[in-house]
Amino acid sequence: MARDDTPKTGFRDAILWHLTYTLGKDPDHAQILDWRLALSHAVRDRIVDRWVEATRATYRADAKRVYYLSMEFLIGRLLEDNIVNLQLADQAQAAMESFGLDYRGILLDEPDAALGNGGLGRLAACFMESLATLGCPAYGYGIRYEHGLFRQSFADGRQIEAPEHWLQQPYVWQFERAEASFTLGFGGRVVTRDGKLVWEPENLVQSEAYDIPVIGWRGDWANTLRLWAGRAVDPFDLERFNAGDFTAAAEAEALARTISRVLYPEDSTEKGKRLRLTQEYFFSAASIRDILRRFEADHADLRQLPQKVAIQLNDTHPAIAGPELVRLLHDERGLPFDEALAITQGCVNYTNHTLLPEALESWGEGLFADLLPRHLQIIDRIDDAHGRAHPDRRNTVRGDGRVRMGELSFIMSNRVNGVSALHTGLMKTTVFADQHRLHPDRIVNETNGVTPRRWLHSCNPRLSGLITETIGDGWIGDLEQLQGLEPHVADPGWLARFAAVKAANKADLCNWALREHHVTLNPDALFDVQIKRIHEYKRQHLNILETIALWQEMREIPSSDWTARVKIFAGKAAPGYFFAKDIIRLINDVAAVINADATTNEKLRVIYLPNYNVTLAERLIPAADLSEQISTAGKEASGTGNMKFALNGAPTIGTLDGANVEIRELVGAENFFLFGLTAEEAEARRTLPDHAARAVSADPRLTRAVEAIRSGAFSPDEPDRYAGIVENLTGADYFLVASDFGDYWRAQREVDFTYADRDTWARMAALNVARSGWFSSDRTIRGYMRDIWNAKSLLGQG
Ligand code: H2P
Repeated sequence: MARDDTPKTGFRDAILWHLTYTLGKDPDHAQILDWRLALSHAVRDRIVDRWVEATRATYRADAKRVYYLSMEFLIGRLLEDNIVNLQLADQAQAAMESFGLDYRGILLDEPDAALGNGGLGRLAACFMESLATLGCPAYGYGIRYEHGLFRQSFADGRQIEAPEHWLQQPYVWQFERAEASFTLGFGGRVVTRDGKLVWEPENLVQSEAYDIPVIGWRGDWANTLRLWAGRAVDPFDLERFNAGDFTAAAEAEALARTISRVLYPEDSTEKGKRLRLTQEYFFSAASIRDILRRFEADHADLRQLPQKVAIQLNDTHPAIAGPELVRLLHDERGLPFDEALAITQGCVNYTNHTLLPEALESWGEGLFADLLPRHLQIIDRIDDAHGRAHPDRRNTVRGDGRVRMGELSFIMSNRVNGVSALHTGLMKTTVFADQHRLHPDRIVNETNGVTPRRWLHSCNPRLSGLITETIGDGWIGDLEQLQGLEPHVADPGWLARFAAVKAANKADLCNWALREHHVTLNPDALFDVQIKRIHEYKRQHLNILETIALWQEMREIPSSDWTARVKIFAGKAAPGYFFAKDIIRLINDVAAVINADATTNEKLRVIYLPNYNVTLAERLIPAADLSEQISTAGKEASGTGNMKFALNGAPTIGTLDGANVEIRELVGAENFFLFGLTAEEAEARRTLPDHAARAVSADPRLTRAVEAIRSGAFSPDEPDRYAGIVENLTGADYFLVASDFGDYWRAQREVDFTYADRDTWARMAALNVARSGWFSSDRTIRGYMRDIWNAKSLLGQG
């Protein structure tokens, strides 16, 4: 092959061409990394033409563009996603095998881009894929964190955090866009010039753009995920360098890069808070400038902006984008303030992802004024305008020395949405009750969804194969077609094949667990999985308490016919969230004791897999039998993991919370293990004095489990290690672990009983698959396009 050969002759040749000419490697000496990069380049080439064509089509149609602003895009690995969406899997596999390579090994060599922390960030990634699938012109805007979320390991059961280095190797999916850089200001003061208020920032930082193309299913359309990195305006001080002060010479660069180093820096300190607000303004402001630049390239009249631009704020993190747009339109483009505000409100929408007070951001006025003095003035004017229009309002953006971003986001937005029916209803009656009274049409619901390409077709090839064989492959682009499986569920032959798929997935997981973690799992046991961020409201401690109680009972009556279980946990705790870190350590301590117990060993195992990320989820979900969705009712806004499990044939044990409610309605109450207080009952229970202490003493199992923790049964070297957890469980117990324990225990025994009859279980699992088609993020995005963005598909989809 020669340099002049185009890399497009055939896919296999293209890989070789890139290996030779892009990477400069001889196939005889190439390493796995080289082959993966060569394959990635060959795949990328096939994206670029469609990407360019999609951009051209958008300009030609002068179409409205959607801009999804998000602090997180939890994209994970992209090579397989891209191969699958381009329908190149067979060719890629054949090519790699023809070179004597293990195709899956190559795919797994890619680092997992952990640019997010949980459901919010993964939702953003699913949305990007669905937007491309539906041909809706859209851009994702976020931050290119050099280290993303931390890498988790355990030492003595404790969480240890280390930086993630996903960018250490060349990252083929990104295109650096040196031309799309902006200079952004921070701090300084506001002065009056020619009768106008003008911001004179003190510090300047450069935003550098990196574009990642996102290709939709069947490769018909590609959008852009644009991530910003911080750079210094003057990266190198030669004078200081020549004076011998080498570190100081690079100080400006180090400081600017701090902005895009890590996701969610610890913000219990003032410096941490300042960095977080800096990050939020940095990516919001860069994105807004980019949006305006693109609009102004073709349009002279700024009043047209709401017809051409829809901006989605993914939670309050990018809320400052609103005031920034007002500032650019008013201060810099000279529009009257009211007009600038009306235009902005015509573009901006806000998604709320949680009602927990900790997540409704607010900033101290001092910090805010120091970093963004002009924005604070603009926010006050926005707030005043809202007050004038609604003299009977009860809330303001400013109050108690804070700037409240939830209120700001609400009053700046055209539409505000919740992420499940229950959550949206609660928004209207609790956190945003007053705003809803004033703006009864503003709040809408868009129940979350997940992309079926990644979360069924790619991650569970066996099940995908069986489904396609049964109903054709139309379901991949139209998930509701899964309903077509329903008649087959009654066919014992088909059901046996369905059960065999799960068994094979579980066997894979067992092999992997043995190889990677040196643990032996019984493939015949029920795989009971809880994987998500560690948080008190998600109640991993309820699960471990039930595990302890079960173990105690097994020891007491070893002869009983116990259903064998493997309890699988994975998830990270925020570095500053000490209670959550205690929960992790407790689970690890309990696992060590239980797994070492020869009397129960065959029937009960507990494993906590470190460093939960997208790749681990893709491995665990297809092998799960039972999905733990056990949050305190009213606290989990939606959940998306719950949807992935159902879609992969793992029935849920869960509360009436978030999208569990909708899952249960669709899969049928008889195929869902319900327990626990409702959101309303939970509210009422909290007002009962001593509710936790009473619940503990009323339930001998719970008493005994709590007592084991209290007495140091799992931490003999430090008996009071979990005094904090015990105190909480028997004291305030805001998340009602004790109150829900008894019913959770009951539901778990129902699970045991049902699982003992494998045909019944397989039928339940299969019906979960057949009836989960509604949870596609394609359906969710169609909803946003229709109800919120008023955006059109350029592929006629929707
Ligand atoms: C959050 C909510 C979930 C929701 C998700 C996406 C913040 O994700 O808690 O209930 O499904 O956003 O809307 P998570 O807890 O997984 O970090």
